[in-house]
Amino acid sequence: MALVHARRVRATWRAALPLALALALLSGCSDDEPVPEDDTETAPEVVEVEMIDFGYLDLPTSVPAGTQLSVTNSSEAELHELVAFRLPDEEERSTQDLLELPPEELMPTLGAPETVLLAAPGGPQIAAVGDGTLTEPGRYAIVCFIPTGVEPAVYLEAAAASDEGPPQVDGGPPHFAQGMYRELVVE
Ligand SMILES: [Cu+2]
Repeated sequence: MALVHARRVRATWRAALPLALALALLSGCSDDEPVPEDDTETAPEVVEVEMIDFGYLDLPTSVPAGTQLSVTNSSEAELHELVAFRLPDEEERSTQDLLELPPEELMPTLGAPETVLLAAPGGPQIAAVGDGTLTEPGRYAIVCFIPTGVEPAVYLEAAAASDEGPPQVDGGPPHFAQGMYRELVVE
């Protein structure tokens, strides 16, 4: 619990920083009047997810709507990603069942992702789609499609050159086949 609390405090501080800077500029920066504190109750919660070979640590099973996910990568060699799809309301199959579908059936079922966050081993977060914020309540599939064993730089270069969707890069089975997926409920 202490760890969760520490994260929340840090996230609140980060979210409040731009407002604090704006207020400092407006007030001319010259006086020593205290800057009013941001309303911490309305700041979005940030959940920092640690990506490992092959899974997501610190990802709850449910989060409130408006929660922002962020990622770090503790792997020694593997690029990882957090791709979040909001499953259709009428969809009743589990994420696990869906991921057993053949790719040509799976991708249309999942549709367009709400957010895509990547990170190379030890590297900074790359927000490829959205900023990690999940605003709409519902059931989400959280999936890593990175092919096992692919060189992070090779994949990221291919992704930068790809107009839409995930790049086609040779490699082993996608990480989700090794268990790198989760189901998340946004309430
Ligand atoms: Cu992965």
